[in-house]
Amino acid sequence: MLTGAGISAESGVPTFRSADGLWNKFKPEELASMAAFVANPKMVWEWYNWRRELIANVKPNAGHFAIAELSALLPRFTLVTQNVDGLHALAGSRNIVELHGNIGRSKCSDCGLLVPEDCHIDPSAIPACRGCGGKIRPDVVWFGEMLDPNIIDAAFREAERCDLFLSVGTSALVHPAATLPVVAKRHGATLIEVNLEPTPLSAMADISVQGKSGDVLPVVVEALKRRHRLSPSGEPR
Ligand code: BV8
Ligand code: ZN
Repeated sequence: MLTGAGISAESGVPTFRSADGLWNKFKPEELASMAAFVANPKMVWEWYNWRRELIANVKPNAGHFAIAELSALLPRFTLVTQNVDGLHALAGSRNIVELHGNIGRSKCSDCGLLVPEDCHIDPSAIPACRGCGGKIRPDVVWFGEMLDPNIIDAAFREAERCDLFLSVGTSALVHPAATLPVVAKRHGATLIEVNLEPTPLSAMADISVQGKSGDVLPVVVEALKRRHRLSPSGEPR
């Protein structure tokens, strides 16, 4: 399963490309890139602090909780997310593959040393790394940056071997994440998309449901339980 910003929209976290999305006010390249950080680290940290503050005051929604339940109902389940908001873990999902990092973590932009999570960053006085003196940055993957090879390789391995691939709440525009459902389909998986609007995936999906993930996913979980008469613990009755 792959999730994108749409899964967190009902929690109040703005998505990137929808009408009221984050990118409408800012351009990704202007903020979520190393070039932006080098040019204007203060502005980039102001933006991330604003997002951190927003995320600190939201909660997982029914879509996140349904996914957490799904993982307990299926023999093998891998959740890959493009999101950096940490809401899947808060909803109880486990062994989550965070493709683009986590906005709650900060690291050294030179040596990658992580800094304690409670380290508040003052954009006007960005701390230096204890190890090498490098500037501290958010521990997320910016545009133009490679993803962690171990993380993206694990995601592709799961996509190649799964029987069913669910793509939920993503515009399927950002690569390499957007290639995962295509690879799954090419390896014979059934591809189901749940998204508010059509995406480049919709035409190739076996089933494309246009709707809110917070409405659709709980229905899927209830249907799965009824169909397999699985108890909430996932054991056959
Ligand atoms: C890479 C972390 C190799 C940061 C993010 C030119 C130069 C450099 C690179 C490129 C280039 N051209 C292409 C690339 C590759 C680039 C890319 O894909 N660009 C796109 C925009 C064309 N990718 C990269 O740079 C990646 N690295 O390729 O390295 C390389 C290196 C150099 C040169 C070439 C290649 C790194 C990409 C990672 C970027 N980091 N986030 C941060 O968050 O601050 S990406 C960011 O977008 C978020 O992680 C987000 O998750 C992700 C994808 O967006 P979505 O999740 O899909 O969100 P979006 O708003 O778009 O869509 C939400 C959907 O939900 C909508 O369709 C909406 O209808 C729906 N929805 C809304 N509400 C609901 C809903 N659905 C259901 N229910 C609802 N309630
Ligand atoms: Zn360092």
